[in-house]
Amino acid sequence: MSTENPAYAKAEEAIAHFALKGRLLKKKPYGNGHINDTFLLTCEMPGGQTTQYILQRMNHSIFKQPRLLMENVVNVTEYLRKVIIAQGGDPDRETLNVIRTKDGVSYYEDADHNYWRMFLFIERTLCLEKVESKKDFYDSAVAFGNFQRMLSDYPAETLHETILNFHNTPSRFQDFKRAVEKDPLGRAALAGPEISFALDREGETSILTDLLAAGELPLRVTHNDTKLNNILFDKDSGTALCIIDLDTVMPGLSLYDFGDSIRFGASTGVEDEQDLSKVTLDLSLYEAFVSGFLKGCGGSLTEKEIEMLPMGAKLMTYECGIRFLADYLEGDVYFKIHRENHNLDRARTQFKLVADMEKKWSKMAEVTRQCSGA
Ligand code: ADP
Ligand code: GN1
Ligand code: MG
Repeated sequence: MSTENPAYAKAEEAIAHFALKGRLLKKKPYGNGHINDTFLLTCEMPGGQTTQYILQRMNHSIFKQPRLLMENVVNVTEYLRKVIIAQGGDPDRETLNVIRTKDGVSYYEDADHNYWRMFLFIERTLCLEKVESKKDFYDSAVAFGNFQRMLSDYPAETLHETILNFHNTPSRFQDFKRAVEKDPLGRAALAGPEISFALDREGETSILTDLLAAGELPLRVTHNDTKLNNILFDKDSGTALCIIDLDTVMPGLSLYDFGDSIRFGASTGVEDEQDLSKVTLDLSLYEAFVSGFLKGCGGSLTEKEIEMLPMGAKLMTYECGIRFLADYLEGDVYFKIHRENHNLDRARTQFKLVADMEKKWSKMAEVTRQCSGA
């Protein structure tokens, strides 16, 4: 986020409401998320040493009920804290820790109805925008599988649905079709091939939701936004340490978490790559993620879930593509953009990846079977 963003000026007032240790030395925009405005704060402690925090202005045009969202985040992180302690881990580093306001509330609402929250900054970590080694990706898969496993006994009915139909691909498809029909900025003419690509695949959009409705896939507590930059790696050990960005932890399918990780991490190109020849599915990264995810889930995935892993990868990539494309058509109102046509470029990479998965479909199925030992 740039320092010209109005949130930057407002941040100082918000900070004063939180129960921080020490005196604020500096704040700077931080990270590469597409949704919230994130800042890194550095505070000086009485003894001269420094402590850092993450401050976020929640995106409340996307998350309509920040209070309920924070209720989820507090409850989930407190639950994870107990599990991590029971496993002998370090709860200050292996999960997010919410810093409350001086009034003991988990967020602060300012006079303009901006919602702010704060977390302990997890020091000595790396956040990757691209897979740098097969081992990193394998580790991230174990961590995301593990996350799902740690929450397997969490009372799912107490979680608020922070975004309705978040991974309901048929519903996303209807949103996309409406954006094409309305075409408020006349951009549809500039995205003809991409729109056709998406429309041609309507028949597949309901495969997972149909299996869920038929009781053939179980509903679980899932993260729902498992891209690689939503995980922190420990700088010292190099392993995946903490799953962050818990705004969309809700009941969902394991295939959503699996699929979203593949779409972002097993691509040979970055999400907004403009040279599409660089964007393909790396089958060896796919294989690494399948084995890591199966391990992290600790044998809890059903045969049907395992069989549908390739479909999870394809549908999550397709769904993200139609979301980017719909946002391009609607004038870039949802995902932050940093250049002209950014969302169109993002949609193109997703569709290129879907096309490549279609070419490699039998290989993806074979690799999945082999990893599961079937
Ligand atoms: P968004 O929803 O916009 O993606 P995130 O919650 O993912 O926002 O945060 C954006 C970035 O900020 C992350 O990708 C990560 O680099 C960094 N970040 C967020 N929380 C922490 C934390 N507690 N400690 C260290 N870095 C963090
Ligand atoms: C957003 O919040 P962030 O940047 O981690 C989006 C995801 C998309 C992703 C695409 C709440 O994730 O659903 O898959 O961008 N999050 C939300 O990069 O919509
Ligand atoms: Mg994020």
